[in-house]
Amino acid sequence: MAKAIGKAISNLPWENKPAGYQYPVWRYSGNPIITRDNLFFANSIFNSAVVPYGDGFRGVFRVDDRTRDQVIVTGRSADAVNWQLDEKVIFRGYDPRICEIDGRYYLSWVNLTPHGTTIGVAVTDDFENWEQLEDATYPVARNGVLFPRKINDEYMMLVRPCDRGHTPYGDIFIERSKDLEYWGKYRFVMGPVRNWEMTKVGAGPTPIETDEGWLMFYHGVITSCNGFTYSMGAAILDINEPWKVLHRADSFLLAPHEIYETVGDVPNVVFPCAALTDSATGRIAIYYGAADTSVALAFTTVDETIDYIKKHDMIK
Ligand code: BMA
Repeated sequence: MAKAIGKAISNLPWENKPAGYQYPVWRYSGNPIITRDNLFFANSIFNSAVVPYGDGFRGVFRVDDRTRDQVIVTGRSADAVNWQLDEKVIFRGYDPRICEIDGRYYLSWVNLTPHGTTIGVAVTDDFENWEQLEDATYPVARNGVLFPRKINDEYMMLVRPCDRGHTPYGDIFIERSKDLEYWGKYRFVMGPVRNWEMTKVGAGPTPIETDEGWLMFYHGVITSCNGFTYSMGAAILDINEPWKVLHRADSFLLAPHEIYETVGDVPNVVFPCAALTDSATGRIAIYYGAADTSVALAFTTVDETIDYIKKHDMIK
């Protein structure tokens, strides 16, 4: 049985898999959990990330405001399902991820610069005061996702170079840093292989450490005559050299099928940005943006996902 390595989260949100459901990832029955009603100035609240904090949870939320500016706010929750969002904008930009490394909380997000998007990085201890560090890339990049610990004494970040528009290509790379200031030593991790992800792939939540390797959920995009469709896939990366893909599911694990995923500002988008994992039970709660409009929640377990990846492995 595959095991998660990390903290126990006894108050992880959870719902059992519906009877008769065949797939390894299932949706929360109360979806979506966050909508524009959570903030009076929001047009939409979607691709967002959460982390355990004290007895409860904190989070960073992508808000497109009613001028359609893209901004990030923080929020708090006792149960990780019902969230109170703060009106204060902490940064401009989008698609935030949040990652605890050695007791501090690191935000990485798509930072807007006059020259295109970079990966912004900021650190906080209290979610009130933020220190912005150097950007982790030059323009143009998106989907910067930190690993939750140093590997061989280096911080590591998954990153997806792109263009200034709605990029029609995209591979996942890793970059490394000794000090979170200078980044380099890029390595290719993976690109699109199967049809459901053929246009581009990008990392999702903070990778989950397991005894089988790093469990990485990611998004993959297919282009149809109706535009892009974003689904979620999963792969297992080598624990010491995470640019090596050990196993990778050939099919998506979650695709836009429910009404809140297929109808919204951008239809047909499932965009995972966070996962909470309880190491005691192996339960995982995945937070994803739905149709660029709201935040939704899905569940799986470490064992069930890894078992599925291995049974549907495209790496032979
Ligand atoms: C990507 C990002 C995401 C968004 C997705 C679908 O390029 O901008 O924030 O969810 O497109 O519109």
